[in-house]
Order: sequence, then C-alpha cells, then structure tokens
Amino acid sequence: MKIIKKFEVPYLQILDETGKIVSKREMPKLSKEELKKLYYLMVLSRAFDEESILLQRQGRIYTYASLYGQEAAQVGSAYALEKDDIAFPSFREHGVYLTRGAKPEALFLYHKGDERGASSKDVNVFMPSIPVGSQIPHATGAGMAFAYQKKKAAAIGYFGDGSTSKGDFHEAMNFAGVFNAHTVFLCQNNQFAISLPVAEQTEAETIAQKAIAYGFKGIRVDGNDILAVYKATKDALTEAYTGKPTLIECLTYRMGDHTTSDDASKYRKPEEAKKHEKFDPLLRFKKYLIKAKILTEAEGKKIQEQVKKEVEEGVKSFEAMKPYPAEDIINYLFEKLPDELIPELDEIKKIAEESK
Ligand SMILES: Cc1ncc(C[n+]2csc(CCOP(=O)(O)OP(=O)(O)O)c2C)c(N)n1
Ligand SMILES: [Mg+2]
Repeated sequence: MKIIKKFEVPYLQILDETGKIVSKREMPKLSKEELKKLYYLMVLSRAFDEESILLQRQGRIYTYASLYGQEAAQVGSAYALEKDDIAFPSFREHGVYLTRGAKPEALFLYHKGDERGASSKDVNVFMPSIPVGSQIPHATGAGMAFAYQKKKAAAIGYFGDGSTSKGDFHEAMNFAGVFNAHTVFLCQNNQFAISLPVAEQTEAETIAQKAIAYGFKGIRVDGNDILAVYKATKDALTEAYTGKPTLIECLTYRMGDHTTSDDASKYRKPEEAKKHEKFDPLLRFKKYLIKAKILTEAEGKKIQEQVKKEVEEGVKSFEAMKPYPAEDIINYLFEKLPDELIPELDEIKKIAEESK
C-alpha cells in the first residue's frame, strides 16, 4: 500500500490570551481607527447581549440565544466583509448584524416576534435561520449565483459545530466545491450543541478538516482572537471571489446558556465555563490595544458609556414603536381575500381592538 494523499490542517492565532501578538507576520493591515472600531463593535455586541437577556427575563422580548464569548468570531468575520458580500446567519449571530450596521432596536423587535425587525436588506444580512443548518445551502446558492454573474462578491454562511452533523452542511460544501461557489463557510465551534459536547458530535479532531473531503481549504483559527478571525475571513473572501471556497473553524466557547430557555448547569459544571473566562475575547483585545497605545483606559470607558446609551436608546425606540396592524397577519397572502377568511379577518380585528 502507498500513501497517495496527505493533508494538513492549519491553525491561526495572532493574539494570545494575554494580549500578546504571537504571529507578527500574520498581522492584518488595519489602521488604529479600525482597530478601535473593532473594539467598539465587540463592546456593543456584549452590551446588546446583556440587555437582551434582561429584557427576556422581564418578558419584554421572547427566547434569545446569547453570543457571550463569541464576540471576536462574529465581529471579526463580519468586519472583513465588503459591501456587496452577503451573510446567512443562524439565531446567535447578533454581532454580525450589529457589525454590518443593523440597529439594536431592529434586533430587539425581531426578538419580540415583529417581522419589521427581521428586514435586514439594507445591511446585506439575511434573516436568522432557526432550523439548524438550513442557511448553509443558501450561502452556497448565493455564492454560486455570484460565480455565475462573475461578480466580485461572496456569501458567508454562519453555523455552529452541531450543524456540521446535518446533511445541509455536507450538501452545501459539496456543491460549493463542484460549482466554484463564491462562498465562505464560517463555523463557530462553541463546543456545544445545546447539551451535546463537540467530542460527542463528531469523531473528527477538527471541524476544519471536513473541507478536505470537498476539495477545498479548511483552517482552524483561535475564535477568541479577533485579529486571527478577521485575517482568515479576509483571506478566504479574496479566494472566494475567484471561485475557491474555504471552511473556517473558529474555535471558541459558549460562555452562557444555549438560549434563555436553557439551564446549562444541568449538563456542564459552572466551574467549566468559569475556566474559559481567561480566554475572553474582549479582555485580550483590550489588553493589546492598551499595551500598543492604541486605546487609553479613558477612551475605553467612553466606549462603554457610548454603547450603554446606544443600547438604552434602542430599547426605548423599540418599545415606543406601535404594533403593526394585526390584520397584516393575512393581509399580504392573497391579492383578494378568499370569502372563508373574511370572518377570520373580522375576528383578528376584534381581538386587536380588545387588546388595545
Ligand atoms: C432542524 C433543527 N433541529 C433541531 C433544532 C433544535 N436546536 C436548536 S439549536 C440546536 C443545536 C445547534 O448547535 P450548533 O450548531 O453547535 O449551534 P449553537 O447553538 O452552538 O450556536 C438544536 C439541536 C432546530 N432548531 N432545528
Ligand atoms: Mg455549537
């Protein structure tokens, strides 16, 4: 027997958990202003996250999936996107929306079940996919369309470690390879699919290596290192514009519960999550920015205050919005409402009137 192929899985870390640059050669070209913007977006994502959990606990929004711990993976990758690139997120990617310019009030609105908050055409991010993995083939389809149009644009599909067990993932990866789709696959391996640890999800040592079977590159990055995530995504996008997809595995950790309907202490020891606090993506980036004299403590404080105000204003304007007319539930389904739905419309109007 002879070996006919050998494969390697690269790993990228630029900033370690102490805030030290460990790979100068890989340092992305970002101005001081851009680095500060990245920090601001991470702080904004965390503040939005904390506020959302509080709002859910008070019954002011519905089920919410926390991004706590995944700020670098979301902000770093979304910041690498160009205007025409398009993102296909799952339910946890609030940081992707915020980085692309969505307002907190839109995201709160969405979590109150109001469709007006899901309209994200202006920021080129599709609405979140709740069925696990179903957005991955969409990212491939959009990437195939860009290839067909010979357009310098790419689609990025966001998904978790658990989603890589779905057929959707494998079908999307296969089509992307065969049809030279302008697609980047971005897996946030937060090490859990609800209660199932990643070690029980797959026998593969890395998620990144799954790309090899489909004929394109897979890379694992330190998902808590915003510089590595940005660099890997930027490189993958450049390749994607020429029809070469990439799978990026951001190795991170879900610091919170799966969603507000979950209690992680039922299946993982709180001490385990606590151990990961020292890998906090915000802390290490701040340490680096301060040491490199890009940010001062005073500026950091100002960012915190600005973000707090932004989120509070988001809550105010979201709660001040008038509910959309209840009859909209069926208004747009038919050109002319069928006779049998007329009594239903009357009933909806009555209920809406009574609940005013
Ligand atoms: C098709 C489908 N099956 C099951 C679920 C229930 N469900 C919601 S999230 C989830 C786990 C997802 O894990 P992962 O892909 O790692 O993403 P994460 O939640 O960690 O971000 C499951 C099984 C669902 N939403 N859709
Ligand atoms: Mg997961």
